[in-house]
Amino acid sequence: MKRALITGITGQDGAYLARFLLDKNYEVYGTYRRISSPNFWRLEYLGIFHKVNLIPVDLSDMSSIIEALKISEPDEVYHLAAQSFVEASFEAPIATGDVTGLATARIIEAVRQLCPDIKFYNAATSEIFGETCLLNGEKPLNENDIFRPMSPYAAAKLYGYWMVKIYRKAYKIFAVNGILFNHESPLRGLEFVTRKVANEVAKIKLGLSNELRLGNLDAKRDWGYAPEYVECMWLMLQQDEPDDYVIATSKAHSVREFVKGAFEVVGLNWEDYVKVDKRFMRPLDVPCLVGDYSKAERTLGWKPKVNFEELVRIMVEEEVKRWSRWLNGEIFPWDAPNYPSENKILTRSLRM
Ligand code: NDP
Ligand code: GDR
Repeated sequence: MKRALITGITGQDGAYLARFLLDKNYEVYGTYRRISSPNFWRLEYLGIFHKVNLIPVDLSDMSSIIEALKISEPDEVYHLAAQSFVEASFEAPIATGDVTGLATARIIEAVRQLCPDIKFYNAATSEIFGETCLLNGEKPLNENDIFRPMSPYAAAKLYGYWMVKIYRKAYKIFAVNGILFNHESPLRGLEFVTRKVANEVAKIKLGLSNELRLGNLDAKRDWGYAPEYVECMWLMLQQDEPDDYVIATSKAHSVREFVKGAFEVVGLNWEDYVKVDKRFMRPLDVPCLVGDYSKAERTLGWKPKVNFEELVRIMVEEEVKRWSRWLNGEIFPWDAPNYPSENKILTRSLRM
């Protein structure tokens, strides 16, 4: 039985990856951090909470990282934990540098010292390309394109990306970067635009809300379906040689298109409900990101299956089901009813 350690098992990707690896008969260890309210709803939602082993780790704390490697004795490490919200990285640039950038160095250095023969996956991101897509005339980006990060989050991730490459070359560690483009699901955090839209559309449909406030509607992203993307993480570690891969759908859609499609799923016109609100505009925003996954297709044999329209439908229909169950008084693991109203948050953009 293989053993895997997943940092950030409580997040969207961590939960789906844990399920995927359990189905492959792995013994799964996952890290979570101490916060005032435990955040295990995704693991419970997928019905795997009792099947995984949990280890407390804070990414700022090297000793807890070392402890996790010693306890789990992994064959494979999937480093997913991070401050992953781009907008929040403008509010907390230094903490993001620590948790999203430096922590990758902490982990791979601990791997070098304790277990250099294991396989290591690092969650890099399409955000490291930043402005390049626009400058390239929106041509899908591949592994050889130039990085021009546009946020503290992206700069931190780029540092982690390079550390992984450096450790691979210098110490011959089997370490890979997955350069994943946006991937979404009903387990997405509520602050990310796709889930925010799907959630609010469902509430509007059921008479629980009457408006949806958003920022930049023109931004374009390459949105895929998260459960399909975690398979690539595993595939990258099953190759003979470590390498970096872009994972994407190769199709870009604007936020406006997502919003329009989401309202159409419930038979409403988006323009009757959507308001643009300065607080959700970022000090800098990547205008467009679209990826070329041909290397992953060639080498890993992977390609996306769920298309944009299907993704929008999956997300909206799931939120309608959830809010309907909630209206019926049903209790089940789910984050939305406890989520604070974003309209109360005083973001940096409001003061610019
Ligand atoms: P989430 O935000 O859903 O999950 C992030 C995880 O990191 C959570 O488990 C979170 O814990 C944990 N975490 C955050 N801060 C700390 C800390 N200080 N110490 C310990 N753990 C911490 O992200 P996703 O699952 O969507 O993404 C997984 C990874 O992939 C991230 O690194 C992200 O940046 C990257 N990525 C994601 C993409 C996407 O489209 N989803 C695309 C490209 C890259 P808690 O639950 O307590 O908050
Ligand atoms: P992103 O995802 O920044 O691409 O990072 P997000 O869903 O937050 O934003 C996508 C685009 O939508 C625009 N937008 C809004 N975004 C949010 N969150 N809320 C709004 O109200 C809103 N209105 C418009 C944004 O400006 C942006 O252009 C995600 C994260 O998962 C990262 O961790 C990951 O690395 C990248 O995807 C790839």
